[in-house]
Amino acid sequence: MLNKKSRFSALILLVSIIAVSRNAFCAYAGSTVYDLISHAPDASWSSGAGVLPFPGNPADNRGFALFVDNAFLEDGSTWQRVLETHPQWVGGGWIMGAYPQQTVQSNVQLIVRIEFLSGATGTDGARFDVYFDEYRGLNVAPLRHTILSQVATLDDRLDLVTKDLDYLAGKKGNFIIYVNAGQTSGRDWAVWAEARVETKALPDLVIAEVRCDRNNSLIGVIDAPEPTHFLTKFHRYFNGYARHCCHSIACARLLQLECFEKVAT
Ligand SMILES: [Ca+2]
Repeated sequence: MLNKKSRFSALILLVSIIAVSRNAFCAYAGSTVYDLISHAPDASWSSGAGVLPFPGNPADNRGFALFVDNAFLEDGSTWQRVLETHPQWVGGGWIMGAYPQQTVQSNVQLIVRIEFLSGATGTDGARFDVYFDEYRGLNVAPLRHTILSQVATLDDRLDLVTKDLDYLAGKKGNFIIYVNAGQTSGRDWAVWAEARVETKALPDLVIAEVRCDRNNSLIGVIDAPEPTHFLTKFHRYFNGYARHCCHSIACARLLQLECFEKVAT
């Protein structure tokens, strides 16, 4: 049994573990794997008028892509840097950027936040697409996967879209962002405030039980839905903090983890 001082120390330690581990987890979740905005200069840009430079020129009627710094957007927010992609200045005009070939990691998702620059009054909206062109060899056309296709209008709000990329994990190919003007291209000041591939956040672990073991060590028992979740989540959760950890499989459907720290004796 623990004496009073030990019990108090154990309680403080447990609270510390929970607090620190939650903070550690929050810092891990949603890590950017590939930012389509900052990498925009690496993409190959084109429209119906042919190849386009990056950055483009806002007076170029072939369409243009460029960074806009301190951008004021339709919802009233200001962003340090967004990517503007204006389609060619014709009805049904479009613009696209094809990013360098890469292999999609597992456990990632695409996050996109789209809208228009403030003052785009008169635009009839635009369609924002993101594709992944899967590479299938030199003599075979790539297989296009449409990750998202979102029509946005000037509605004083940002459209946030999240797409799971698990079905593309391990595939090699090119991400492509594309904007189509729709009926008219007038004031299609289309911007991507966010566009990135990031790691998916796992659900929070819950400390289900606290008890002491035979050596008067504090034990936190954590339930996890399945081993993969447990293994990845636990190491992220406690990485570098709890030095004395072990785990055991209590039964087929419930994996329990016992993590203990020596407390004052
Ligand atoms: Ca339009």
